[in-house]
Amino acid sequence: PSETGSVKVSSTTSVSGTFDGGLKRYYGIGDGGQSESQDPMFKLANGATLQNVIIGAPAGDGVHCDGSCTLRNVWWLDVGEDAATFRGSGSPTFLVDGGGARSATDKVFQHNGAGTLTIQNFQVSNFGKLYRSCGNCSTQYKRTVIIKNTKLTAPGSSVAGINTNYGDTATFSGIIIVGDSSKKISICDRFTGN
Ligand code: DGU
Ligand code: CA
Ligand code: CA
Ligand code: CA
Repeated sequence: PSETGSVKVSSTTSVSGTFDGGLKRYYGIGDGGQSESQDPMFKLANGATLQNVIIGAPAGDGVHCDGSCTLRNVWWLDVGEDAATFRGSGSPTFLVDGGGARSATDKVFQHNGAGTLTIQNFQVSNFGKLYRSCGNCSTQYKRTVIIKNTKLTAPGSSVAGINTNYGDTATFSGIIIVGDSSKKISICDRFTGN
């Protein structure tokens, strides 16, 4: 996307309701590395929407959703520890619609809470896993992920990693993989959590 301006931040932006970034580039938290203790760029309350935001570097721990949320047309130019974390108990619903992510050393979307995450109309390149259901969270859930109309460009290790022992499911449709014949992207890695 072409950015309309840039905003350097020094602390997390809390969002309730809708935050529309107008395609400005937001950056400035953490060091861009894999430390798990970095703050997020944006912290979304239950029911919040983040839209038309470009997240530059450093991006810390990306976006945290504390309950149901929508991330619409959000672009990560250089994912930090991860791009977004989905939290909350009960049956939250999370939607990532449009946008894309580049340069994730490991995971892009980290599902630590309960509920269903839908990722659609998305693109990702140079990443580890597009989605991971938390392998070692202290509270575990059956998690659901639906990935559709998404293009993945190598290098990348897998589209999704789920914990079959907790009953997770992953559903794929309209997936395009632009491969690298020396290292194939696996569609679904099945783990035993904790
Ligand atoms: O309990 O330590 O990597 O949210 C959670 C685990 C670990 C998470 C995850 C994350 O899976 O820290 O970034
Ligand atoms: Ca992590
Ligand atoms: Ca990165
Ligand atoms: Ca993280």
